[in-house]
Amino acid sequence: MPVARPETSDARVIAHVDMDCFYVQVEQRKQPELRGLPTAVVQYNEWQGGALIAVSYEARSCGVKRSMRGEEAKAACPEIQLVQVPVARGKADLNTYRSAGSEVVSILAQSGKCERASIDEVYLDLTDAAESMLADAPPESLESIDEEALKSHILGMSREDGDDFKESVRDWICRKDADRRDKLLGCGIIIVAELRKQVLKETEFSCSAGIAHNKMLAKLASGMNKPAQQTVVPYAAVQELLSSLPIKKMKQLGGKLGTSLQTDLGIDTVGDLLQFSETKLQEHYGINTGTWLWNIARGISGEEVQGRLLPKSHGSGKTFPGPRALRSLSNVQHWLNQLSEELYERLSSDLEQNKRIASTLTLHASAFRSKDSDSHKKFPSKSCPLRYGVAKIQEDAFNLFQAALREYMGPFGPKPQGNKKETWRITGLSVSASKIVDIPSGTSSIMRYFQSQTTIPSCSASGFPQEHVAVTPSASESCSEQKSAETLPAMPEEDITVTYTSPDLDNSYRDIDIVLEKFPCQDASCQSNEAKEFPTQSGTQTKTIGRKINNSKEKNRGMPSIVDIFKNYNASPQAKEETQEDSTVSLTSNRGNLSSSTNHSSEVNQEVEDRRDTEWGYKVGEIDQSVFDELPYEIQRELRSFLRPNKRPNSGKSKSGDGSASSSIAHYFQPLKR
Ligand code: DCP
Repeated sequence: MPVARPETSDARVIAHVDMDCFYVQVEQRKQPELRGLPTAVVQYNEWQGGALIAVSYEARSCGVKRSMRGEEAKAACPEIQLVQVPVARGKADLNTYRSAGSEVVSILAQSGKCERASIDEVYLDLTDAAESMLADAPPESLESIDEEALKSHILGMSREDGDDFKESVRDWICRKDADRRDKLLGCGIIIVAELRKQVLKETEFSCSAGIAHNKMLAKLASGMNKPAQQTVVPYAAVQELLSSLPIKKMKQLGGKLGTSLQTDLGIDTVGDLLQFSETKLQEHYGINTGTWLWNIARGISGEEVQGRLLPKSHGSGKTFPGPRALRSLSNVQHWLNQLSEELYERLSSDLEQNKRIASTLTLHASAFRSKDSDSHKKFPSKSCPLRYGVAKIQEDAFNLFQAALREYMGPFGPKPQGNKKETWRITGLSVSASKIVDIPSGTSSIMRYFQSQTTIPSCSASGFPQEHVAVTPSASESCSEQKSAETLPAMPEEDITVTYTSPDLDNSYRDIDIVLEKFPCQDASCQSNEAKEFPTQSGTQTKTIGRKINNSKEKNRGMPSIVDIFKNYNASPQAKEETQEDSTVSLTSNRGNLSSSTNHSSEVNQEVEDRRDTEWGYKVGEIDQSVFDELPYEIQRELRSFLRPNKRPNSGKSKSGDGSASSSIAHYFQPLKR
């Protein structure tokens, strides 16, 4: 069945700019004596010299790779300079790199619509700039063309042996008989070369770029000739590029879908997809994924460059591989406190500098259990309304963790294994803040916002005078007051006599900067400090819970000034208008305001259904894939598997939403029930 086809957009000029060995360049700018030397940035951890996270091109030419640890790199390249990543709160501090990325963005953003895709990557829509140039000063009218532009790689450009490379490029850029699309790309070449020179001059960082008619092709091209070069994909070269592009090299095809294409359809390259009709691809992979595959085989992508210079979310995370896995609640709390502090620091500066606020706090963790047969069970992610103030975030994050842990360990807590108790290990933790919006202009709206901040989310589990602490099958959906590890039900802090096998003991790890984005909170209950009717585990009994505001008890260390102004503002609650997002998948939350991103057992589902009164729309199509690159690998693996479409043989049924992600994510998230 055909679905709406994206515009081919082949008259657009899109650039993907990617910084070269970015962290290394940042460190080399700090220590110029390192320039030109084989250099790598390593994680702060000292084990075997630390994991390499960025490698200079000089070091790469000696065989050093990012997968190595410091000691291995030294063996491959004895003269390598290893620079340790800055550390704060016992974890990597990426602030320097983030600010360096912002310097670049602020230069590039002057040229057109600019989308910051990751810490060191930017998309630019240069169509308007290229059209103006073509109209006012086309390349053939220029006295000279910049050397940097003449060094461009133009895919498919025919050249006779012995031709001067730069002359050939000049001829291509200045061809009078070229069609409009190529002429626009010719202008794009000149504009991007100029921008890259400006970035180098102002920041001392070199970058590479891809220039094409859409984001997908521009991204593919930017990595083709690195460092400090640019590559162009004219319309006529698209098929050749895709016919030689191994299927797994395509970003979204690196996982299960790519494997299925290889094994089930016998596909090796993206171009091989051309032999299948759209209907055939839809039969195999569902309507949307099938159409998406049909399109990418032809180099078609309708994805627009989003005008976005600021991150859509903030996050802080850390992995604890191998023996460093966390095994006690007090340790988890310690790290959540550190992560929350870092998160709050970033939220505060976003508020101060950009007047933006986030409203959803999400906790994600990766874990394994001592019981091997269940070790594949995913640790559920949990969200709740975000309350400003470091102590509040710490408290909420820990409560989310405990709720998730109860769900992870099952309704009755750790099960006995012989004479030992089943235990858990945490190998990755992250907290993130999403649904970031500008504070609406006008004092009253700001006041309305902070007024809601003075209320406690009805189920933040923080400080409720709740008489009944339930460890329920749906404990994750409820909230309970458990202020310290000691009050928790039998969760063993440590059981060193049990031998653990972790499915994911990847020794290389990085601290992260994340995030899951756009979880629209449509939860009116989070706006109110009224007492709530809240069901207990049986679903039959209700408890009245609620709490009056007591600002004096709530620590707001590092509160930004604007928050200070309003922190004591304590007006009556106002219901927040609910707007229903057009979502493909929904996360549901009950009054507890804890939203779970895992499937529950059917009994639990039923109970949750019964209590459901709000919905959290989750628009799959709005997840920015690139942010996942910054997650720890274990978390990336988990999340990517949710975001990748599963093979759905005979799925003739229409699936709503963004095709590439909707099918598998629908399995993962609680389906929307109205
Ligand atoms: N990074 C990290 N851990 C990883 C990958 C990357 O911390 N596993 C950090 C360090 C990199 C930066 O992100 O410098 C950007 O990553 P890229 O993948 O873009 O790689 P580089 O910029 O280092 O090199 P290249 O020139 O190949 O793009």
